[in-house]
Amino acid sequence: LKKLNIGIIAHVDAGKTTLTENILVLAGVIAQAGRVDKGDTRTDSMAVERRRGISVRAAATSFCRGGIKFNLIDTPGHVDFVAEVERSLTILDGVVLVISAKEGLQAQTRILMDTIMARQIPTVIFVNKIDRVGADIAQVVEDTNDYMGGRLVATQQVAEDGAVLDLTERELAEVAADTLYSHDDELMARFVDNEDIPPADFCESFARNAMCGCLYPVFFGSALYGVGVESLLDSLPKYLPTIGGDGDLAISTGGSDTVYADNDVGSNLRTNGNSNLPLSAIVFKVDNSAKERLAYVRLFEGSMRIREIVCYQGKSEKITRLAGLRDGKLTAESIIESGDIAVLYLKDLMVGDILRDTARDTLDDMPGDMIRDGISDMHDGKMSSMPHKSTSMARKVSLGQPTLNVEVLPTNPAERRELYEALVLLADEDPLLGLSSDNSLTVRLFGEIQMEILREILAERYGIAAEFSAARTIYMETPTQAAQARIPINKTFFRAGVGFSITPLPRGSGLQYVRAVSYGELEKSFQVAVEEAVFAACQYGLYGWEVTDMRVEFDYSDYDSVTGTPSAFRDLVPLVLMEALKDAKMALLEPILDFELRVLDTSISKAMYDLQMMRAYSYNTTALADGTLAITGQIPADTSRGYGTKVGSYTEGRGMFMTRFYGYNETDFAEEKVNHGKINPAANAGLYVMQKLGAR
Ligand SMILES: Nc1nc2c(ncn2[C@@H]2O[C@H](COP(=O)(O)OP(=O)(O)OP(=O)(O)O)[C@@H](O)[C@H]2O)c(=O)[nH]1
Ligand SMILES: [Mg+2]
Repeated sequence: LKKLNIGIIAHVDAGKTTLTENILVLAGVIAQAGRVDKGDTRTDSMAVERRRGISVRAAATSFCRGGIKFNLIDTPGHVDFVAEVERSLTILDGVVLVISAKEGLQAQTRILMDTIMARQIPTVIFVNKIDRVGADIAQVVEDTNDYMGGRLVATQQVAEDGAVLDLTERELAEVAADTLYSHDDELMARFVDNEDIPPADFCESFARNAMCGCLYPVFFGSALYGVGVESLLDSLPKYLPTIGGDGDLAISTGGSDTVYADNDVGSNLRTNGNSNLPLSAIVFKVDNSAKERLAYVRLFEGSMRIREIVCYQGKSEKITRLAGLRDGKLTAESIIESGDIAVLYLKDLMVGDILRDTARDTLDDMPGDMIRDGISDMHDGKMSSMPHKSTSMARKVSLGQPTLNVEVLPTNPAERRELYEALVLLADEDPLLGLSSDNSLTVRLFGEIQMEILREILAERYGIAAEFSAARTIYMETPTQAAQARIPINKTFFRAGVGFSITPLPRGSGLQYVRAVSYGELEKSFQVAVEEAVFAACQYGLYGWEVTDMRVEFDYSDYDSVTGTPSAFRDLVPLVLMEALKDAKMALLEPILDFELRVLDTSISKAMYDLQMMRAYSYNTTALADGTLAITGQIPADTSRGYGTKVGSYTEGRGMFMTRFYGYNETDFAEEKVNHGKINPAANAGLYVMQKLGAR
């Protein structure tokens, strides 16, 4: 069976879940479409989703149609849950981008379109809600086409009465011709040669270009009323890359020793879906909502069988239970083939883990590299929780990162333990929560809605009432000059000696670790301990924030072969590192957003004043065709929080303020920006040593 792994993505409320529901009806998985508003859809299965009519988690379902097995992921549209979309996009072969004909291009649509284009993700566009009064279909298509560089081709026509009509091959060839000429050199050459090109050749070229994420076919419909859904569904295999089966379109990527494609041209045809190759798979979702913990795994190459061994995180385990997605259900399976999605019950599997069938090459680099990649990726904002070293062909996707830090408190102080345990399970599903439990329980969030939902999940899934402290901006810290620190073995109570040189790196570089001590000088298990301790220590620096944009060179070690232990090194590392940071003149970094502010020209002076007060920078203004002014630039997340609501009120709903994560930039030091509860304990050397030695 061929496989097609697709996702449905869109701005919030565009109709993704409704579309999914109607697709499942057509595929015969369910008899009747549920309604988001009634809370009885398949993919909005959590209580909070049903009650609020908003998707929170990416939900996977599946069905077979026309000899193809579809795995379909319905993603949430709200910006606060963008991490779910990010994790899904990592492993999908193609997506359906839903755009509401009524609302047109919305903030999140633009972010998704940027990602689709940057990563060349094969995409089909579904213009939904054409039944809505006031929907300007032509305008939506034009806006989208402009935004996506003129790469759209409508494959249908919407009649006066709202009926959706597929274009014939000849009509499609005509409509697509100009677009195709600019993307298909061969077709262009034939055109120049005055050749009479048959319509089928245009259609074939169109499909080929869609399949590699170069052109975007457009469909129309009304998911709610089931209009246009069948046409869309039947066309998906034509325009999105299927995996495996005969007449394989997918191309082998050759040796497969890197998990993430570098997103070069052609990387979309990422796997030949060969089940006979060694296993290469990645965990993209963990679900703790049911009694048992489920780990969803996308297989890129190789197959997975029950009772076989899989290797991950440098260890080997036997698959004792295996499940797959079949006709909308989770079913027990004895084998999952390449290109498909498996569900495993191994309890240590984490989001981002890479699975192999032998321990080849992984042992050598784990776990240090795994940790390093995971962390440095968080820093450079390129990826969240997915390590990108090693095997197979997932795709790096970055849609933002949380900028808010909140403390979670149990309403009943006696429930702190239960709250902690519940949060551990939730952070297991969503590693970006970055749960920290040192003194207080804190999590990282994208926004207020996520906070509300978290509160509701804690209540309904775990029966715990929780409160949140006021959200605080997540700062980071970084050295402004190079520094060095060394503590030899005879100058410390720890049975170890280490030294580091640190160097500032450009913004967005993240944390880099260089090992300048050979394995001859210090053996591997000790080196791993040092490296892990460096990354752990850099989670909280002198101001209590993560240390980033820095290179740490491990350049000195001293070791007592009789009494030395890895844990002695682990204990000493933070002490030496903090000493180096103190000499490196640490600066604070704050999260910066790209923004677009739209106002009428009557409000422009108010807008400009506000932007100045919020410390916006490098912004410029353009007049739009509809008479509004668009101001774009960068702005601190801290000062602009909640500004969207204010714009709404001073423009009487006609203005808007859209933002997306940009990166971290230096900010002035201020005492209230310090994260007092999380300052690295090793920053106070005397106390730290006493505590460590006392604990022995
Ligand atoms: N009139 C009309 N309403 C629709 C259509 N499709 C969806 N809706 C309605 O739009 C609302 C949002 O639909 P959903 O399917 O939940 O949208 P979604 O994209 O899944 O939303 P999130 O997952 O929360 O981002 C619901 O009230 C639907 O009934 C449509 O084609 N026409
Ligand atoms: Mg939804």
